[in-house]
This record gives sequence, C-alpha cells and structure tokens, in this order.
Amino acid sequence: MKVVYSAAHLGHDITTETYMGVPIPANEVAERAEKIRSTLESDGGFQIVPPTEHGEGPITAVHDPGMVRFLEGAWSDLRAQSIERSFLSADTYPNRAMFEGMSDAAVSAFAREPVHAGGRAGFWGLDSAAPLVAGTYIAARSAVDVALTAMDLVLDGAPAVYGLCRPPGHHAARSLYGGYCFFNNAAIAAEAIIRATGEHVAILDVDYHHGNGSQQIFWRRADVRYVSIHADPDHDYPYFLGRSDERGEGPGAGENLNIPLRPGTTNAEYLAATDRALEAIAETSGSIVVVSLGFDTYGLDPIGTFGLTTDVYHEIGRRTASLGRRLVILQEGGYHRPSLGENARAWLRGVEGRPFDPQPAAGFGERGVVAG
Ligand code: Q9C
Ligand code: ZN
Repeated sequence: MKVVYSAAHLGHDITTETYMGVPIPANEVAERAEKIRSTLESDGGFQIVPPTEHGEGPITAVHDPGMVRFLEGAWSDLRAQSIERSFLSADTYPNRAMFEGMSDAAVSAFAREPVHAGGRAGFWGLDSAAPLVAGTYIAARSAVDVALTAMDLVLDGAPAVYGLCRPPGHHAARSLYGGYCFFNNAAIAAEAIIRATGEHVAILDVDYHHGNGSQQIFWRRADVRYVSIHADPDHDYPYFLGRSDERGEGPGAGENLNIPLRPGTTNAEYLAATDRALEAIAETSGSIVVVSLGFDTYGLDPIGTFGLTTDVYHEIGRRTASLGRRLVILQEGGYHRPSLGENARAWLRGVEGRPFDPQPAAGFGERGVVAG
C-alpha cells in the first residue's frame, strides 16, 4: 500500500497544550507521525510517497476563506502585536450566551473578527487544545496535500491509500479550528472526490472523539454520509456534539450517524459498533470511502477511555475493506506513542488482507486502562 507522508508536519513543533486552564505536555506531537512512518517503513510492505501541491482551492471549498487567512497570518500577527508567547492560544471565545436576546442581524454585526491576536484566535477557535506556532500553517497545508494526494492515487485506481496526515483534521468545522485540528483533511478529500466523480461519498470516522467538524460541514448534504463511532460526548470532548439523535437536516436528513460508546468500551462492544457503522455505509451508492482513522481508542491511550488492543485494529481494517469500496485512509488522533506504529501497521495490513504479524519487540503493554 502507498503511504503519503510529508516532513512539513515537523514545523508544527508544539510542546504544550492547555487542559482546563492548566498547561500540560502536548499530546499531538511530531513524534506521533514519525513513529508511524518508521514502523511502516520497517514492515517492508508499504511505499512512502510525497504529496503534491493542490493549492488553496480544495480548502476554501470546505472552509471559510477568513479562517484560512487567520491561520496563515496568525503567527506574524502575534509577533507584530508584541505579544510574548511561545504559542498562540485564544484569550476569549464568543460564547453564544454573550449575545443572548440580540437579533441575528445584531449578532452578526457585533460578533465580528477582532484585531487582537488572542481575540482572533477565540473568534476562529473551538478550544485551547490547538496551540498555533510558526510552522503550523505550513504543516496544516501539507496535511491537506497529503490527504488530496492519497485521494488522487485512489481516483487513479488504487484500492486503498493511507495519508499520514498531521496535524489531524476532523474537529475543524467550516469556520472553526480546534481539537488539535486546523484544516479538515477528510472533509476536504470527501468534497474533492465528489467534485471529481459526482458520486456519493461516505466518511467512516473511527477516531476516539466525535468528528464535530466533519458532521457540521456535511450536515445538510445528501451526497455525504458521515458515520462516526466515538466516546459519548456526555463524558468526553467535544462535549456539545456527537449524540445519536443528530441525524442531519434538510437534504442531509438521515445522512449523519453517530454511535456514541461508554467509557471503558471493550473490543467486543467496539466491533459490534463497527458492524453497525459498516452496514450504514454499505447502504450508500458511492465507490469510495474516506476513513478518519484514530488510535486514541487504544487501551493505553493517555486521553481515551476505551480498551482496544492491537489485534482488533487488524480486524477493523479487515472488516472495513470487506465493504468492497476503495479507501482513502487518513490519520486523525492517537496519542500513546509507543503503540501508534504497530496499531497503524495492524489496521493497514488488515485492509490489505495480510496477516496480523504482531511484533513482540514493540515493548508496550496490551492491558487496557481507564485514563482520566
Ligand atoms: N486531557 C483528536 O484526537 N482535549 N483530537 C484534550 C486532554 C482535546 C482530540 C484533553 C482532544 C482533541 C484529533
Ligand atoms: Zn481523537
């Protein structure tokens, strides 16, 4: 299988994120993608290829151009405003209650993008978990090119291609970045597939978290079915979307399927949910599925609460391939660095119908833990 990878992700070299007001070591770090790349290289069955540039057009087909301009200029803005920070994070978010009782017209007039860098970050940002540094924009653009190059290879006939996207994308909505995500790589690829083929596209999101951005972008769309298995938002990020009664609206009614699962979800429970998700995708008419692939469902993940093991990733990959659709597989989350390479290798070998072939030398445990 071809693996699309770009070293440009290294420029998004963040070290700290903020969790409930407290700085903590960043989870979404460069080592993640490097670990996956090196493990896939040692497997011998994968061919690493660079992305080609696709420009801004496919991005603004999905995202507000204002957000693209913000992300492009945010770092130099921070510097120009002499705000001494090692990364940019929001000061204030425009919570909707700030405008309660004001008309829609008043709100759109008042809730406009400010000038202050910390205010701009709040205007376009979802949360304080996506710090922005000097190389973030270039890295985020390269992740989009990785996704679109994987898509090109699939459009050219490959049965499955893996795009090693970093930063990830599925929390980024049309006019919103956050959750370690800047551009929604999967949504941009799905939109580009539709424009190239005219076919319906399904997105299978198996990251631990609900892909609120992908859901929002395609909420009213009849030509994209978004199917997600994730932690119940009562207990986990992104808290305000991801419930099973969110089904899409207008032409998109019935095209959104959320399968929230309890903290402590086991392999067996997850596989049952996978079958439900795949059934919903099998009903659709397209020939290409975009997979938002996360390994934060792993038992040892520092921010997840599920108990999945590496062998189950092989099985999920196998079942996903048994749909008989071509797959554009894009990396999202997964933060237990020692296991990331093996988990990706297992998933992708499952897709290819190659045996699991666990590497005992990997040196990490398989016991699930329930993290805080
Ligand atoms: N204690 C992805 O997996 N909250 N994003 C982190 C840490 C943000 C996850 C809380 C989680 C974002 C792509
Ligand atoms: Zn996640």
